[in-house]
Amino acid sequence: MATKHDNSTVLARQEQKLKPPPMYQVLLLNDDYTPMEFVVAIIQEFFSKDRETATQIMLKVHRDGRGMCGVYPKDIACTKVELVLTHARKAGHPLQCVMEEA
Ligand code: NFA
Repeated sequence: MATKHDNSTVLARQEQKLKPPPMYQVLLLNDDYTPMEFVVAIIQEFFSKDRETATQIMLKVHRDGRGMCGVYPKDIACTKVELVLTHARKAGHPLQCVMEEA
């Protein structure tokens, strides 16, 4: 037989248990060899940014050494990193892409 609980007690217990999933930033790192235009195209294609936004992110990476392309749940962030690295290596560029808990 089901145990009776006050509705507010059940809700309070659910709110304690149901934490949002941890989110991960996906970052690009600067290097001296990958062409700027290739980085812009990567950001547009894999992170769904328009050309202007992608150019701003690329220039931030170029200037500061790293820059954020998006924030995603762990499995999606991991897939983005893999896709970017595969695409860059196929094109012969050393571009690095990493993820960090947000
Ligand atoms: N620093 C690279 C260059 O001058 C461009 C670049 C930007 C590379 C962002 C990697 C990431 N060609």
